[in-house]
Formats: sequence, C-alpha cells, structure tokens
Amino acid sequence: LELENGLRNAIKNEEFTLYYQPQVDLNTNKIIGLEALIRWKHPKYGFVSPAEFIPIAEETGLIVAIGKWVLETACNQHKQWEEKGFSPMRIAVNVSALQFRHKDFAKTIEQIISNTKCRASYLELEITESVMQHLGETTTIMNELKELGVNLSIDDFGTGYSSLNYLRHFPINTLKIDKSFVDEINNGKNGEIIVKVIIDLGNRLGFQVIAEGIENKQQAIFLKQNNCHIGQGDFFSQPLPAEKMERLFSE
Ligand code: G
Ligand code: G
Ligand code: MN
Ligand code: NA
Repeated sequence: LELENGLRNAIKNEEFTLYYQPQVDLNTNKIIGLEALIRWKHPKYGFVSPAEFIPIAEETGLIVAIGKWVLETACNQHKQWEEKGFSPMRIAVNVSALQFRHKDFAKTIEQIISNTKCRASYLELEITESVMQHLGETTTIMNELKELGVNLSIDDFGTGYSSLNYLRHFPINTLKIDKSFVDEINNGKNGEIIVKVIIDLGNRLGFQVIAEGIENKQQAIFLKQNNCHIGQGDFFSQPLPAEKMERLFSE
C-alpha cells in the first residue's frame, strides 16, 4: 500500500527517470536502436524495480499515466538527441496490456508524436503476448498504430499465451527472443533449438529478430551464426541514464 501511495505521486515528484539500453547490430557492432526502461527512485526505499511496481501500476490503473509519461519522455529525449547532432535511431518503449487496450491509446500516441515532433517511424512499441488474447480488438488497435507509422514488436516472445496464429494476423515488425531462451545457449540443453527455431520463424515471416539478455560473447556469436542480426544485453551495455548514453554515442 505504501508503494501504491508512493506511485500516485511519483510523476509529480519527479521520481521517475528513463534508462536506455542499446540494441546492437551483431555483424557490425554498431548501435542501431535503444530500449527505454523506467526507473523509480523512491524517497525512502531507493530504486524499486519495475518488475515490482509495474504490476501495482497495472492493478491500480496508474499505468496509463505512467506509460504516457514514459512515451513523452522517450520521444522528447529522442528529439533532443537529434537536435544535438547524434544520428537518429529507433527507440523502443514497453507498453503494458492495460495501457495498450485503454481507450484512445492510438490517439494518445498521435498526440505525443505531434507534440514532441519525434518521427513515428523511429518509435517502436513493445507489447507482450498477454495483449494478444483478444484477436479482433488487438488487430484494430494495431492497425490504428500502423496508420500512424509506428513500429510494433512482440516482447518476451515465446513465454506468454502464445498462439502462432496471431503472427499471421497482426501487423508486427519485430520479435524479441526472451532472455530465458538466450540463457540456454551453450549449456547443452534444448533451449538452443528453441532459439534457432524462433530466429528461423521470425526471418521467414519477414520480421526483424532481436535477442535480448545477451550476457557473453559465446551467446552473441551463436546468435550471429544462426542469422539473428540484432542483440541486446549486458554484454554490450547495461541500461544507462541519458547522459551516459550520450557518452557511448560519442565513442
Ligand atoms: O529494467 P528491468 O529489467 O528492471 O525491467 C523489469 C520489467 O519491467 C521488464 O519486464 C520490463 O519490460 C518492464 N518495464 C521496464 N520499463 C517499463 C516501462 O516503461 N513500461 C512498462 N509497461 N514496463 C516496463
Ligand atoms: O521485459 P523486458 O524484455 O522489457 O525486460 C528487459 C529488461 O531486462 C531490461 O529492463 C533490463 O534491465 C533487463 N536486462 C537486459 N539485458 C540484460 C542482461 O543481459 N542480463 C540481465 N540479467 N538482465 C538484462
Ligand atoms: Mn522490453
Ligand atoms: Na523481454
């Protein structure tokens, strides 16, 4: 309950910040995109993990306002980096199921793009398979978003209520292979087969495939050799605050 009350005032009290984690081209090692990740510094408890507070934000409905703050902040940051002369790249933002299905989500996105002047094609919305349970409604919202020119990605692919059927129906750009599968690379278990099959499935359906949670070189090499072209994880860089990200751009 204390966290819940804290969350209610966290935007106003400026306790949230965004960190950014690079997405790297596995062939050239160049940064081709970023994922924005929210961080909450609680006045009493210090950093509270989003894994802990996002579920509370969803239960209370606060996720709608918090999610909007995240989108605005990410798009503003993107514009600022462009104005500072850094070459613009895609920015991925996590969207919770409740936020996605909240009335007028596409309109909110349209407003944010218009206010921040961040081009829609640079924005990628990461949604999880939990959104996919309502086929008709989800298709409608996704089509509205595609009209605006934003990209859509399936986060934590393979861990949720998967139905491969939705891959044929939804206007998706990207599949993100969940860390739990990447963890299995080179440990001699069947996880490797799953990784290969997801990469192959994504490539054949014409999606971009991103592997997340890469923690060592062996994993990066395995992924590259099996035709996964983009990777993300602590092996390349942990999520960083904007200032530190700028330093990385400059290198
Ligand atoms: O960054 P970290 O590994 O602590 O994130 C934990 C979880 O919180 C992940 O599932 C991640 O997707 C989620 N998360 C991080 N930032 C956001 C955000 O801005 N919005 C939503 N909905 N989820 C987020
Ligand atoms: O659910 P989602 O995929 O959005 O969660 C991404 C989260 O995973 C990020 O917030 C980040 O903190 C965490 N993460 C990213 N790369 C690594 C990694 O290499 N190792 C670990 N343990 N966590 C990671
Ligand atoms: Mn994500
Ligand atoms: Na994920």
